[in-house]
Amino acid sequence: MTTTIAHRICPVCEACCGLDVHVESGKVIAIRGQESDGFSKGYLCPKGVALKDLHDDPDRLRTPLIKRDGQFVEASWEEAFAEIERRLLPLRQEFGNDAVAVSAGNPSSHKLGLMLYAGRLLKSLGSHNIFSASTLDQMPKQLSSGLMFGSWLSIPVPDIERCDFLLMLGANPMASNGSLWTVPDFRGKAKAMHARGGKLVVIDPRRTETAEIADRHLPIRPGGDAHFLLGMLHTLFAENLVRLGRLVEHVAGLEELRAAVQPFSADAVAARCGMPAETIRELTRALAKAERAAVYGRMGTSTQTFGTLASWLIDVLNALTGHLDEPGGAMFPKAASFSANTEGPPGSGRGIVTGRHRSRVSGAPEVFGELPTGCMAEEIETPGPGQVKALITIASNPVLSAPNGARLAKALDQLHFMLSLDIYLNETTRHADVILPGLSSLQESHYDIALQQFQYRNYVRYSSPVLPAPAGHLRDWQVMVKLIGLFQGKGAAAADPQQIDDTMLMAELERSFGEKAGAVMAELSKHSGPDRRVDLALRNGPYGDGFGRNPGGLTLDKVKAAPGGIDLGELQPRVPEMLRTPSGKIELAPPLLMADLPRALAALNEPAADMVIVGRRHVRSNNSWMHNLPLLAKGPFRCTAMVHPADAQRLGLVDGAMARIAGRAGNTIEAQVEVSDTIMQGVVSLPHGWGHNLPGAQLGLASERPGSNLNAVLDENLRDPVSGNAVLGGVAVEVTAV
Ligand SMILES: Nc1nc2c(c(=O)[nH]1)N[C@H]1C(S)=C(S)[C@@H](COP(=O)(O)OP(=O)(O)OC[C@H]3O[C@@H](n4cnc5c(=O)[nH]c(N)nc54)[C@H](O)[C@@H]3O)O[C@H]1N2
Ligand SMILES: Nc1nc2c(c(=O)[nH]1)N[C@H]1C(S)=C(S)[C@@H](COP(=O)(O)OP(=O)(O)OC[C@H]3O[C@@H](n4cnc5c(=O)[nH]c(N)nc54)[C@H](O)[C@@H]3O)O[C@H]1N2
Ligand code: SF4
Ligand SMILES: [Mo]
Repeated sequence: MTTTIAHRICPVCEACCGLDVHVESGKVIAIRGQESDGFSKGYLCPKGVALKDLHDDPDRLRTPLIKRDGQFVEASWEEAFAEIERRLLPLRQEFGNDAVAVSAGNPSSHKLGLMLYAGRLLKSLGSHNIFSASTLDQMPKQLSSGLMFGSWLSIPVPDIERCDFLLMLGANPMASNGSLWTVPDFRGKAKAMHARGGKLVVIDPRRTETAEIADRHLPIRPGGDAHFLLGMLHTLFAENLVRLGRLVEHVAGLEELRAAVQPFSADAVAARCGMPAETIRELTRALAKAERAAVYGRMGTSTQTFGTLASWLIDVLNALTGHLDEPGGAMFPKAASFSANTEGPPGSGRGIVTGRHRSRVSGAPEVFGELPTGCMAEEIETPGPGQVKALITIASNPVLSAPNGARLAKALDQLHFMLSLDIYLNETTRHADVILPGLSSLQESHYDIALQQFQYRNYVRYSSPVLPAPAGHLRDWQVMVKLIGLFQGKGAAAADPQQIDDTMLMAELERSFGEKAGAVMAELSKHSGPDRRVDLALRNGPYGDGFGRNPGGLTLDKVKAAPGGIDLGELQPRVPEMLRTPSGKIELAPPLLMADLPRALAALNEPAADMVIVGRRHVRSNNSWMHNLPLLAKGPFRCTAMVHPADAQRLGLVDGAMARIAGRAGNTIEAQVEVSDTIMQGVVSLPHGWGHNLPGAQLGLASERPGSNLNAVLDENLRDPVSGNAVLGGVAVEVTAV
């Protein structure tokens, strides 16, 4: 039998590893790392290998489902779209655009067809009730970056291949494989840094897998990062260590910042962050002295009460120690396409705004076009004009992934109509009236839209589908475009997606190319769907052929012809060219963030709760949806509540026995105790995305070891007020033995 090897970028996490998929007679027989991929160089993790299990999973949906009399029945695509048209459109007509909400989940940003058309779908829908996983995750970083640098995704990443000192807060790339930082094989790169004499320092309440390979681990009291960073900043000013270097003429707000951090000396913040003042000062000096250094923070710094402050202060520290936009420091990748910081005139722009509208019930401001996911349940429950009556979920499982999913699950049952684009009948989609299945990843093409902006190196790749789609099964983009057609009043059931897309693209081309639109359309005509738009973005992008302006530049054909990808070189300094702030400066002291400092000051002497809870990731799990795959599910039970031996003794908790964890609102879960000195005292760590024991889901394997749902004890009303992001860590709980 002949084996063919197809190349495919893994769409599961942000590392974007190249895979070799071994296929025999139309069946996947093995998945390995792609050595010939110059970006990931053969690295992969077990989740990449498990794409085979995902492809073969009998529980993965392969046909649309319609709920009739409380039971899901299989339906044709035509029937499913007819049902959507029959039930959703009249609701929108009667109650207005805002009555239809959207919840977009994490995988939708890893899927070409979903990602490319999501913005267009939202535009055609015209609803203010847009929710996504961003407000359970990185919204604080997007906001701080938008305010400082002028566009939402201008987020600097450590230039790890040249860095000699990496200060990492609230991130565990050994398990997560990196986030807002596309860095396959973090371990290899950290090892190389170590071999050069470089140092990795990890600040985390738990001695994580990353802390284990670091030169130093410093535990921090959960939620204390903003105070810790303020203490560092204070030290920089107090000890005259500020060194802006090249950036000196490109920053604004230095003096405002100096004045604002006065109350936050290392001594003043020490108790709040649970770290000795001398350690804070010593770290500051080491960072200031290091030739090539970067500060990087992720989930732990983002999903907390002061998430936006912490996200901001990380980049302020990078700038004030001369490490922002410098080789070996925190740098801005230059993506080949789809990046706001390569579009329009360089050097300044319109910047960002927030609060263009507010949520109806809590008055939470819109940020990046979204409302906080924590507000979703109340918008469905609360009667009155603008009440949410229908919901579209796109690869989103908020019943498990968002705080207080039990309330949300009840609210979902009040909806008049719910549509889910998903691959499983799970905790969230069981509430839907119609489910439209996505294809297996191996049946779709892939090009990364978002994450090129966070790559450790400038690089571009494309992969074609490895396996054909079953006859008649719509592709993601076709589903999205049909929905757009529906909201545009084009009658989706019958509408041809190609035709709707042609019309939409032509209108877009006319806006950007004027009378040349027809000629550009003709140039793109050999591709269709997402490929056509990728070709357009590549050719118009910073390395593109510019439709003839830059002969030899990138086109989709050129990228396709390089199965190992095309190297666009190491990261380069980009300030001021990449800035899109109205001032054309890096805004060190954005008013919105300065205005939040009094809140941090008021919290300076807040006593620690007896026990607080934080999350945890494992390399064999991905948020809430990979627990049904045999390769990942096997092995030791991972959904354990980790507690320090001293806490175990004090609270009467026994390793392997059950503990009851109660949240502020009285919600409780039971979880298996794991006593471990890797977690700091006063903190319990439990992974999220578990709790697969809800009735009506169809996840055979996952339900055998369901685990407990961390989010059941979190509070949907606890948010960082600036970004609307959920507080997922450092939340007070009561832990007792069962
Ligand atoms: N307590 C706590 N909660 C957390 C976190 C935490 O650290 N702690 N992390 C948060 C973070 S960072 C995130 S990003 C969110 C994630 O939360 P969500 O955005 O809800 O994502 P998932 O939980 O991964 O659920 C993904 C959904 O997409 C479906 N899906 C998977 N692949 C595909 C596909 O190819 N096509 C389609 N159509 N559907 C697909 C799955 O079946 C599932 O229903 O969780 C957040 N929740
Ligand atoms: N294997 C795997 N990989 C994944 C995912 C997954 O679920 N599994 N999810 C993907 C997604 S959606 C994302 S967003 C990324 C997240 O990527 P990371 O941010 O790297 O992932 P986490 O493991 O959540 O790391 C957060 C760390 O913050 C610590 N922490 C908690 N509270 C605090 C605090 O107050 N201060 C500090 N300094 N630390 C704190 C936690 O102990 C934890 O070690 O991972 C992605 N990759
Ligand atoms: S680290 Fe694993 S899940 Fe992430 S892209 Fe690579 S193979 Fe896929
Ligand atoms: Mo995430």
